[in-house]
Amino acid sequence: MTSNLTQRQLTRRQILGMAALQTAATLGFTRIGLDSARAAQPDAVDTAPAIVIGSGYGGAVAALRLAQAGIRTLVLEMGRLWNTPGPDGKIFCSTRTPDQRSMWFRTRTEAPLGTFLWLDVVNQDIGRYPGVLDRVHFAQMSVYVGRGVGGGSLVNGGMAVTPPRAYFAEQFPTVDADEMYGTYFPRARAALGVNTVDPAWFESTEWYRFTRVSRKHAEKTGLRTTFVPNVYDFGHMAREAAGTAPKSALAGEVIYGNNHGKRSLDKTYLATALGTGHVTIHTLEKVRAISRAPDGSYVLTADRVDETGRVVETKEYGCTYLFLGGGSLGTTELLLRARETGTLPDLAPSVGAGWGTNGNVMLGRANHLWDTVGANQSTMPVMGIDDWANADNRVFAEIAPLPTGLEHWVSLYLAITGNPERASFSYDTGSGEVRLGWTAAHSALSVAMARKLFDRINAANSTIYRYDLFGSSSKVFADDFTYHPLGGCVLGRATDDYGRVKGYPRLYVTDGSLVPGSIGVNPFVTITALAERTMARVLAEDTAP
Ligand code: FAE
Repeated sequence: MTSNLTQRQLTRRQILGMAALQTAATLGFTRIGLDSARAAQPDAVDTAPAIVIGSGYGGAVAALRLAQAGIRTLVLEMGRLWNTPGPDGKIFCSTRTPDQRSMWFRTRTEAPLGTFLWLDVVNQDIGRYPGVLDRVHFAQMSVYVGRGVGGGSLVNGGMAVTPPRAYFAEQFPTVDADEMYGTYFPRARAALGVNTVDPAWFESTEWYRFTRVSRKHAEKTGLRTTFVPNVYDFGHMAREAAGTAPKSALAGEVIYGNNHGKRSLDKTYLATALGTGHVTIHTLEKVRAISRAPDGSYVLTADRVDETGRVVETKEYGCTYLFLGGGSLGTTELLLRARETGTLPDLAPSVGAGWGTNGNVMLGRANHLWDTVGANQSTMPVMGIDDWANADNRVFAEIAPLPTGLEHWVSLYLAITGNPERASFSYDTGSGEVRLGWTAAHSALSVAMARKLFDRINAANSTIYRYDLFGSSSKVFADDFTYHPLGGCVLGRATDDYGRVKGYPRLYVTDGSLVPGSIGVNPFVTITALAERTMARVLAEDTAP
């Protein structure tokens, strides 16, 4: 467990928390706490002063700061704890040979790249299981999310980017940017374990040849590139390359989890939170309803599922303080359902509104034969093409890996575009499900912006797009999925300026649903920093005796 991080980086509380996670995993508990024996009792905690729904970035920050304030906190997470090796000795399966651990209750993987040379060689049949990556399908948009203790941190590319200050201020006009950039962004980066690649190693290693080729083409176009920090331990990565540490980023691992090197939340915020002794995490428990008791406390209904997905228990929980960290989809769904079914009828009309994809579009370019990108590619992106300052066509394009283990001459990108389109969720009373109003027309602007930038790059380098990566229809721009769902309970609209849900005291949102659809860079540092800001304010003002 600790091989992923150097010992000096671990605090005593993190070591205690990791021990709790390890004990729970070894004994097969779905309830995790420092006192595992107590946490393992069936009904050890059904009321708690504070409950946190979800264990991604927003949930993890809430849990840690509540626990450090001495408030006993229960975290309810619908995914499983990813800490037990499978029959192959690994916790996570690889992207090249996915098995049941890869995806959330699917019989076939649904990777972002559907095809290669138009061939259906990427996706594979798997067994149904609470795997780590989910792709949630709406009518005209699908959303990738992480499932498990650590949420999106388990499956993401680790890019830890602080947004340009001017754009942050544009998106959050009521938030004090001095305070964010002086206090909360640095606090978030430190707790997340953000680090940067050694530039000398980057320039010399075969593992980032694909990035250097894309940089060369961007520079030839007159575009600026920038190094991007990451939470993957670059010291570990250098040892992987040297053959002295087990390979993870250099073994194609990322969207189905990293077995080594990644400082996911279970190794940072959540480990420290568990180490306080004030936090218990229940896994495989999905909250489906929120209501309010006559005394103003909150009542939650949660279904516990087994590894086949069967509901084995339905539980009620009570709490005084309720923190929603289910992510943009999870939190918005819970609040929308509560408003529309009348269990929290006074929620603002703006709950469900202001949702966007962070302008995500994925695309590939075909390089000349002499511009080899290398069979060996690290899965952790470290550079972006930064044309955000171009006010007419804002794009920040992450230079993404395509680690097939073979030379393929593809330059792949995840473009974050300044698409101002927003959509709303609605609640279908018949099915009890939420619908998303995002359409292909909303995505069209993202595609136009990405096309404008990459047409320039292709023109300057005499290259063309790849037509074979996103299905048999020769689609060039993958505009029908997002990695960055944002909004639905936007800060200052559905909540006050600190994430307090309007109309309901002691109910808070701490996750990506607060961000109004776009933040211009990869979002988890912003989500973490905003959650830090909310928790500082709430603990100072709302929880005093
Ligand atoms: P999130 O991390 O999604 O956590 C929500 C948690 O709540 C999950 O564990 C859910 O299982 C759980 N949950 C939801 N509903 C319920 C319920 N009803 N009951 C119990 N539990 C529930 O939310 N961002 C970056 O900044 N850099 C990257 O490099 C990057 N790469 C990405 C790559 C991929 C493949 C994906 C999918 C995402 C990537 N992201 C990246 C996005 C990032 O992971 C995402 O913005 C954050 O994880 C969102 O954090 P939240 O706290 O909002």
